[in-house]
Amino acid sequence: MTQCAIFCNVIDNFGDIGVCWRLARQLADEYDWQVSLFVDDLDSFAVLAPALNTQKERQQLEQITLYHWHTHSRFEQPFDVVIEGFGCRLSDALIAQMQAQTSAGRPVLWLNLEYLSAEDWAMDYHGMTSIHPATGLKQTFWFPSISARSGGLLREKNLICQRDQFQQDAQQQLAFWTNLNLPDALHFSRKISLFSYRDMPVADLLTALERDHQSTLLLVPYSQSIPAIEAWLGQTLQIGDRVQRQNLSIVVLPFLPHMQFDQLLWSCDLNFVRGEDSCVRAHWAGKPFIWHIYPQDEQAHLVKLQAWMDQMANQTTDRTLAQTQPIEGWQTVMLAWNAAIPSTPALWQQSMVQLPDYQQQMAQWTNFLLQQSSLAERLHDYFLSQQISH
Ligand code: TRH
Repeated sequence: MTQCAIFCNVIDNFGDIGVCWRLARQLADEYDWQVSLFVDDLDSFAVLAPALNTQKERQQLEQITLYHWHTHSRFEQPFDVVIEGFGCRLSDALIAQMQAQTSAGRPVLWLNLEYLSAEDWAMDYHGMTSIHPATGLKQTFWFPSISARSGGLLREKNLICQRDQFQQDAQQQLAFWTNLNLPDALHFSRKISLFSYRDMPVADLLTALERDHQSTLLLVPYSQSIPAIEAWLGQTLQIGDRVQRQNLSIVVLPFLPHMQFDQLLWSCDLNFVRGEDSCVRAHWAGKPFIWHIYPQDEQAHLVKLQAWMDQMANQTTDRTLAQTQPIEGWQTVMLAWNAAIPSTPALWQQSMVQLPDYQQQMAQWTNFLLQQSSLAERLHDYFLSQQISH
């Protein structure tokens, strides 16, 4: 059985561990790999996986062996694949163990899992290798992205089937909403989920929604989005709160388990997502979304955002049929949400009118991506190809 180790250094938020945890489960579930996950911050991980015991140095979590990763950690067994999540650095001692294992005739596939990017350079760099100077071991760079020549996107084999069943089954949907204490959710004209970073022009969005002739249920997981909403409301918010302003109902949700978070995205007409993992999940929902991209120095994130928007527009617009308008309108508010241009309530109101068209283009974009293999599948195939070449 293939032994795989994934290392995750939680920098901040939940994206690093969210991606590593998903990848670990997929490799174990779908390819029968034996996966060990080494995580340096169990407290953050426990938010996503409440079943884990933050006091234990080693434990079984579902089918994954979870290690609390320290600088002095050592491998307790040989591994065929070692994945460094998002540029986290392995200690010299761990690398020396990999070298010893390779010299003893059991080579290690050493992968650097990078951040998602739709930029051309990322696709060009995908699969490139470098030689570790001290040991001569080969490292391969893995760039998740949206084209067939990239590292792909994380997507479970049965995800779309589960999504379709959920979206076609009114009982499942009602059970979902009832479980969130929102049995009336289906009566709203529009449902929007909002998961973002602190700085976004939420006041313009909320003003547009309260004035809109359609009723909106805005579902906000308790997160960095809350302070700006509190400022607009002029009151503090707690998990479970429900506040009405004209045609807008705002509900504060607890942090949901991964599966329920997916169901929330499947259930809404528009999703505001952020970072990396929730953005990929919003793709699989097949619904319109606004991406609050992780801010980087020197506005590098805006270049990344533009590359993604360009790729999406190229795949979903037939310029000869003059169908560019909805996506362009939504790209304008996406730039505004990321503070790249000014926003106004009128801008949001106008975009809401175009939501059904944006929905169609999003469905097209999702279908384009669904024709490609998933990240786990590509990684598995790459491992097999390296086995053959040895
Ligand atoms: O938390 P994030 O902002 O993570 C970010 C990004 O990954 C960014 O690229 C990285 O540089 C930075 O971390 C360090 O956003 P992201 O990636 O969407 O991760 C959120 C995770 O939380 C994702 O796995 C979905 C999950 N989630 C739930 O499971 N339930 C919830 O209720 C919510 C709101 C999120």
